Amino acid sequence: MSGRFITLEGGEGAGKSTLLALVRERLVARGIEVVVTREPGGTLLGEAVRALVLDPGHQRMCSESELLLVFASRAQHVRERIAPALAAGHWVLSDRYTDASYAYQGGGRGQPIERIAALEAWAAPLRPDLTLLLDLPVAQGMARAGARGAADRIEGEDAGFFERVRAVYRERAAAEPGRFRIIDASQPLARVCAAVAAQVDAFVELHEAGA
Ligand code: T5A
Repeated sequence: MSGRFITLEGGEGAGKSTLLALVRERLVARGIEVVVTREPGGTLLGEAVRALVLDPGHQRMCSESELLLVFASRAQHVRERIAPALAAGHWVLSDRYTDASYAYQGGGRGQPIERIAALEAWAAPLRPDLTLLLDLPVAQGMARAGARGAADRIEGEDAGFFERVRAVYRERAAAEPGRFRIIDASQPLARVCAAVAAQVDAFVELHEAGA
């Protein structure tokens, strides 16, 4: 049986890390082998790139460098980790993927969409089968993320940046309703968990039915 590729996306503090564990448990309970990973990161090289991208010391990093770095991490991730796992029949669950580059480097930083699409086509053409977008008002997400302590280089951006990130995520979800499921992440955690569990169950059932 072929593997499936699921991604979790959303702004800061949306609850991706919290929900990732739930999705994994849900799949494992159905006897599915799951590889859990993240971006930037997921490989030795990718984690080194992540440290560079998020380091608040790199205040002079230009948006072109940032875009190329996240795609360098992703090119390695796809070839070293994601594609081999899918080929082996495992499911891959990633905390962020290419939609994050459209949202952060496109929406947040203003990099042209065509440039991101060209990088995607060349460096990371693999598309997720399902993307769960955890959507919530920016102020709420920033408050949750802020409660955790010191901000990384991107978390230190202002509310306007994160409003643009959110807008691009929502536009992408509206443009691809077959792949995206929007989850209202402003709800209490138990309700968010129930909504995510229902979407994952429905997706697995479709997969089992051979769709
Ligand atoms: N990036 C990434 C790019 O710019 N371009 C790219 O191409 C890629 C791939 C990565 C950073 O890199 C950027 C985006 C990011 O800035 P990250 O670790 O993936 O970093 O992203 P963060 O958004 O920083 O991750 P966070 O850890 O902040 O957010 P999560 O994982 O969404 O949130 P989580 O689960 O840690 O929850 C935050 C807090 O809120 C609570 C949790 O308990 C936790 O304390 N919480 C809730 N509280 C109440 N109600 C709920 N429903 C809650 N859900 C969670």
